[in-house]
Amino acid sequence: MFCYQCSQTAFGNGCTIQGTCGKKPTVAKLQDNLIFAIKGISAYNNLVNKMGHEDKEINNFLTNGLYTTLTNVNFDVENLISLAIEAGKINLKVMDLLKKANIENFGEPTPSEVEVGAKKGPGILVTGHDLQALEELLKQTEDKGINIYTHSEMLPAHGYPELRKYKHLVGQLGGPWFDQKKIFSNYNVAILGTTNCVLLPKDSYKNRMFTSGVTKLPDVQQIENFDFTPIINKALELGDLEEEKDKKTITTGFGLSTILSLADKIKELVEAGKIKRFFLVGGCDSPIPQASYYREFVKNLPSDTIVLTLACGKYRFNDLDLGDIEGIPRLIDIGQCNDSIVAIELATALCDLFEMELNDLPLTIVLSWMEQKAAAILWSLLYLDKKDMLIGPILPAWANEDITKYLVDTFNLTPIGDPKEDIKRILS
Ligand code: FSO
Ligand code: SF4
Repeated sequence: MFCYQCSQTAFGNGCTIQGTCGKKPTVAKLQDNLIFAIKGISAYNNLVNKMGHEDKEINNFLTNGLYTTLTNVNFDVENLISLAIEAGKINLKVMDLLKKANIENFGEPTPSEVEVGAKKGPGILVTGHDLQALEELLKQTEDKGINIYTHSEMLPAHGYPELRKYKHLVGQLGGPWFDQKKIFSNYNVAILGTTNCVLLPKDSYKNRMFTSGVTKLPDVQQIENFDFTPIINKALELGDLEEEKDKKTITTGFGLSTILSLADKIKELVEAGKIKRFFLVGGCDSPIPQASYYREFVKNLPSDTIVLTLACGKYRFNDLDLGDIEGIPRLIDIGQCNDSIVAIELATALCDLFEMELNDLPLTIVLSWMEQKAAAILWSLLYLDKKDMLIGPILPAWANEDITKYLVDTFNLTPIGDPKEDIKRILS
């Protein structure tokens, strides 16, 4: 544990063995975990609020949850677990609100093939999750001859009809959040960071980078009130990109209605033994070597399995051509990390379709986590009592021995191992 939030802190530096106040390491870790989940929920709630929606239950949970972590308020090991589970429930609610607000504003996503690479002309590259910022930028750049590209978690924007209708939303540059220093340096375009995973910019591009909303970077111009004039001027001043040859495409934008329209066919294929199992492989991508597991895992899955994916973890394998099973694509990109709610709705629909409980479905969830939104999503799945999930690329440091034991004993949450061995075990 490490806590230095009050003046009783050990030796004036920090309580590390146990709190002077009596706080035990497991309580401290659970408090940290609760704060992480609250941060994740707040990231989504911020987008929901910006789109004009507010929910009292979510707001109350955020306030009460934070208050719980104040000095000398809550020393109960059990209650903090319940609060983490409740955080999972609240996170489901906020993701659902965000999904509804997105659909209300931009229509329900439908599959879209997205070209990866530069087109001739000046460009603006948009990264992050804020679809509203992207829409405003698209409006303000209409008929200006500027190409708008997505990066990382903005890729699913191409699936939304009300965003895709802008013909100058031309494609995608790069992949997951951590390739940004390379991609932003390579392409001489203006760049907009709308939410998290922005990295401290390199000198080579910081004068053409801009941020909006809560996202801020030192020496980088902030866009106020969605007035994108500075970034538009910068894009025009930078001039044209050259057309890249042999561009590949990736497909995104499988909304719930699209997948459910295939329900009868999916049922027929499952009953005929032509689809043996569904895998949800998603979450955050991360640059550490262990993250190569996810590509190997997907690559080695047998051809009678379907892979659902979401968030930036998809970049580990979304260039693979997995083909289809009698017209049902084997790789289905549902969207951003907040679209985990769509995956959950889909799982519920499969439960109805096959008249099964969630844990009896032929569905395995393989999570990759990097930061606090993913922690909140993990607790959402635990709130739903989803068992036998795999988690990686490393175990969360906020789970000490006690917490890990609880997660393993209660949910059989398992760390990722060897991809081929894991597949063999799951399918046996
Ligand atoms: Fe991942 Fe982080 Fe959604 Fe990113 S959680 S890394 S661009 O923020 O967000 O999946
Ligand atoms: Fe130490 Fe408790 Fe104060 Fe934290 S709240 S610094 S554990 S005495």
